[in-house]
Amino acid sequence: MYAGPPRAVTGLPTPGRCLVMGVVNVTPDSFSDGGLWLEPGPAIEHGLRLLDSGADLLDVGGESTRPGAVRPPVEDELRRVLPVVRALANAGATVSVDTMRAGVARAALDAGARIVNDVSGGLADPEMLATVAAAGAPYVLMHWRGHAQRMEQRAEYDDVVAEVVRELEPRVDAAVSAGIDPQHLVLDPGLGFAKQAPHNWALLARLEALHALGQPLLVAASRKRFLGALLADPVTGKPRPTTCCDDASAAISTLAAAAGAWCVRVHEVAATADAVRVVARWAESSR
Ligand code: PMM
Repeated sequence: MYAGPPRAVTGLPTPGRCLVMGVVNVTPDSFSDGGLWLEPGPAIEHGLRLLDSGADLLDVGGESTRPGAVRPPVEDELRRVLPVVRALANAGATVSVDTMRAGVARAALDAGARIVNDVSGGLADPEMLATVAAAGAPYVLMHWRGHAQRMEQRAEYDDVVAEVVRELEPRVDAAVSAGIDPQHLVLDPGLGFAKQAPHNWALLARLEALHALGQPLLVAASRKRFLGALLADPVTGKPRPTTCCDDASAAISTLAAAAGAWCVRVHEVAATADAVRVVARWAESSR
């Protein structure tokens, strides 16, 4: 199944294997870790711990996108992310800012972030694509159908893989027309964003259909609810808490890396950092 080493993204590390992005959520309400690292000090320490565990990139976010989440004021988002981005970049990390706001992206890039990760794929803020283009920064463009408050009602598909591909195509065109270098553009199927569990599994099983769009892929399954549902207690049927799904997240990292993903985004880095190395070494021996 190995799809060959992932395509490089200009300006980012190229270790010849799938990259590992560690999640630093500086939010009170993220799904699995909201409130744990809301102050800069603990958030920075957490980021450094993820680096130590083998993260290639750190994704710093100040807005929760869990279903039903209410958007924070822009000032709160800036106050949460900027000191953390600055400190982690100064410590030598390659930092991504997870934001849907052009102003936050711009300020985070000025503070040392090198990548913009926009779960709205440029749809939430009309200034985003031009801002990223002007900065010459790599951009993660995710499949998105609307803000957290309404996304559950939008999880309707006849053929989720075909529809996600069809809806990503015009976003790629918009990004390139706005001036984003295709060598800087990463796509993401948006697992859990207006998607139910069967939609997530269908997308994971058909990553080659997304690769056909010609851009590197980021896969972010870590601690999402569909893993808790898969690993539900066999007796009570109670979903497993998503913080206890890190082994399953690492299993998905392995499979995604073997399917040629450019990067996997995870909350606990160590097992995934080992997994992507195993995949690369295995592939080397199969060639
Ligand atoms: N999911 C979350 C946050 N940011 N970014 C990308 N590119 N893709 C995702 O699927 C994604 C994301 C959900 O929140 P979390 O930080 O609790 O995982």
